[in-house]
Amino acid sequence: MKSTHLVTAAVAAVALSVPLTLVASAAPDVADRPGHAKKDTLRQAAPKGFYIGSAAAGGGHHEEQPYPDPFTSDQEYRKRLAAEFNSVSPENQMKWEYLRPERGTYNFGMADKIVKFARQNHQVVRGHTLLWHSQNPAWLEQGAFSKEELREILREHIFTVVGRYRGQIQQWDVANEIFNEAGQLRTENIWIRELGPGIIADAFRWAHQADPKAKLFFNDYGVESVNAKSNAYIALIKDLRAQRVPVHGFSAQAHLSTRYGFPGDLQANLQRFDDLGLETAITELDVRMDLPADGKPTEAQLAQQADYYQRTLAACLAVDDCNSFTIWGFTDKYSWVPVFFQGEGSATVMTEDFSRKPSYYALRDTLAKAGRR
Ligand code: 9MR
Repeated sequence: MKSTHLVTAAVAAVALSVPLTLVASAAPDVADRPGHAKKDTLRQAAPKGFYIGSAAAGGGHHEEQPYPDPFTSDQEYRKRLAAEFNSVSPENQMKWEYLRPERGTYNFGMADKIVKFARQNHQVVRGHTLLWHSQNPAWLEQGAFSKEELREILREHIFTVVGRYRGQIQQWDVANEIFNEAGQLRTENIWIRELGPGIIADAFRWAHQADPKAKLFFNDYGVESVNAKSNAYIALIKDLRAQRVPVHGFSAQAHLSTRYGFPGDLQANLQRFDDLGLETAITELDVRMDLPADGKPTEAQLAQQADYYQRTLAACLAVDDCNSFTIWGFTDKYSWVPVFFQGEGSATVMTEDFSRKPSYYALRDTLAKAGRR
């Protein structure tokens, strides 16, 4: 169908002496035309019961960029976020730094807006995150609190935040990035350092009491493969489940780079968490690359990136209870990558002007080919 269409466009271009590239790029996508409309977007292509998500851009690095808040201000962005995805994750807007500017203040404005947007667009929400070492406010990190006070601060935060969105959050990243690469609990995590590892079980118990329906996850990067870090999660989760702590899921963020080989044991690694009776998820996929001097990725680079996206999705689809797959932003316009990695970029599935890249089509085709779940 597509080639017929392009031939028609080519004939028209010659007839009108219009440059072919212009006509071809202005042509609607093959699936935009009648008969294909159903599978045009990622969420339409996704098998029933499978959640395809994106981060909702705002807060964090965006605040230092020369554009207004993407989620509330960019209409084209909002339209795409609603059309393409049936799951959203607040990129920064539910983090401590954002929600708790002062000890006695909760700033729920933006998180409320995201949850409302999701409801209006029939999307689920992944809550991110409750217990982390990073993006905590100074009043917390530098405060002189007793152990009892700190524990109460966390307990109160979890009950307030999880309770506020009770019934509206599908999965919560309760604990984020608690292990280092060697598989040791991070001492830079204020909660674990000050209160000991037992606080992890408490956080899960409190979150479960505050919203018994939300699925509670451990989330981390660098855990795509079987390695010291993912092994540490296996051991910890076994231990917690033996104590009947309500842990329901394990997720790999999947911030990948074409500098490194694809983590070929991703499926096997997710499967061993599935075998423990857990749900699994991919929560923050992006695939960054070293950009050529002109800033434009080559076709070969885009093809390699599409392959990484495709294989990550295929790995998740092959694991029974991997039902949630989120990309960390869908347009290069708002990606965190160029801000954090000098010379790298083009990490998402759409260009800055929302053109779909090969990686977008790799996801859509893989979703469309997946059977019912
Ligand atoms: O995308 C987020 C960016 O806007 C923030 O500035 C950054 C601060 O650390 O956090 C980014 O999101 C991170 C996520 O919350 C946890 N996993 C790693 C993500 C990329 O750094």
